[in-house]
Amino acid sequence: MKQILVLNGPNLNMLGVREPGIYGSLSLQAIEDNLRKLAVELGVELECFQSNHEGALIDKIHEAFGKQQGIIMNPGAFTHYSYAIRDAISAVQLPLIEVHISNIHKREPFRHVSVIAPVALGQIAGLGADGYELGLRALVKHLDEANLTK
Ligand code: CA2
Repeated sequence: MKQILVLNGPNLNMLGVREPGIYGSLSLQAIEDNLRKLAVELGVELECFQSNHEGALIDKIHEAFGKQQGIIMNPGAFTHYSYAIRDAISAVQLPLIEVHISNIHKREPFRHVSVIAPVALGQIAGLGADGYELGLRALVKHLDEANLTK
C-alpha cells in the first residue's frame, strides 16, 4: 500500500481556533480526519504530523525517505524563507504537493514568494481546506501514473 506523509508547519495547530475569516473554521484535527477518510477511499496509508519547529519538520522529511512515497505539505510561514526545508525536500527526491489554505498570491507581498515551489510537484493555494484533499488526489494519481511507466 502506498504511504503518504502529511506535514503541517507552524501555527497550523491554531486552525479553527482563530482567524476563521482567512483560514476557515475547520480544525487541523478535522482536516486530518477528512484526509484519512479520503485515504481509505484511495487505498493509501497516511501519516499526519504538525510542528511549529523547522528541525522537526526536516527530520520528518528525512524519515520519509524509504518509508513514504510522497508528501503533502503546508509549510506555513516557512514557505517564504526556509531554504533548509527546501533542501530537505530536494535531498529525499520525493514528490511533494505544497498546499496553502489561503491564496498567498493575493496577500502581502512577502507571501507571494515560495522557496518550496521550485522543488514541489505542484502548488495548491486559495481553495481552503479542500486544497489538502485535492492535493492528495493529485499525488496519488501522479504516483499511479509513475508506476505505470515503470
Ligand atoms: O494559507 C496558508 O495555508 C499559509 O500556509 C498559512 C500560514 C501563512 O504563514 C502562509 O503565508 C500561508 C500561517 C498559518 C497560520 O495559521 C493560523 C491559523 C489560525 C489562526 C492563526 C494562524
